[in-house]
Amino acid sequence: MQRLSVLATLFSLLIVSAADGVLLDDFEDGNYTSNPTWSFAPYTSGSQVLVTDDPVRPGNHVHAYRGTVDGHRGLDTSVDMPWAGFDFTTEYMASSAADFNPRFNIDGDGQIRIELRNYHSMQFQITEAGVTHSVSLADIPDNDWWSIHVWHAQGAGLIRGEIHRVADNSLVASLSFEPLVDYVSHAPISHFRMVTQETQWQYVDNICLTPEPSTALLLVAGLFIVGRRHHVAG
Ligand SMILES: [Ca+2]
Ligand SMILES: [Ca+2]
Repeated sequence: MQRLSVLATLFSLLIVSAADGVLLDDFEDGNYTSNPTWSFAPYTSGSQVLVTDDPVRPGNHVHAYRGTVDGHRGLDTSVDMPWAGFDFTTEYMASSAADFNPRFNIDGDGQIRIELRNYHSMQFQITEAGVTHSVSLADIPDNDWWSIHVWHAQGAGLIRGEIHRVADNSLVASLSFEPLVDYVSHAPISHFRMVTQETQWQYVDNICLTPEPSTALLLVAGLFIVGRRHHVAG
């Protein structure tokens, strides 16, 4: 537990403003409105968002949110960073396998929208410039953390997406495609947004949106993995 606390502090120390080109939030400050600054996403209202105890990982704080029958709920924050080489990770958990649909928008012209959908079949979708790429998902368990990773692999000329189960790092789904947009010369990313319209609680933690990961961030990510395994083993 002590190591988890130290790692959480390290992560918090690396939280800098999105204007510096990095967006990080582990919600350990217990406040979803600041550090970084979040506001209700457009077309959303109400108080169905909060920071709460992690339902399955003691000593951890997470962002919890849910929609209503008539509207989306979610948060939005300003970002100013280049598209080329962007790297997005977050951890996501659904309280109900029958009722989930997180949507993560990396905004600006050339928008990337990342969704897990369960309307007609369960799918992992990445929509780029209005064109949707998707892959089928097996059933999502209740209360099981997944790690979602979407990034611009500049060398390969691809947008890649992967989902791993956090508990054992097993690969859940992956897809890749050649981007329609020239991200190298594109105007910067301006916003990050996460919303849902589902009425069951959904959870998000360890949001990280960066230009190509820095050595420091990779180091912290590695420490987190070590710390988590230590924590699970302990
Ligand atoms: Ca956390
Ligand atoms: Ca905060």
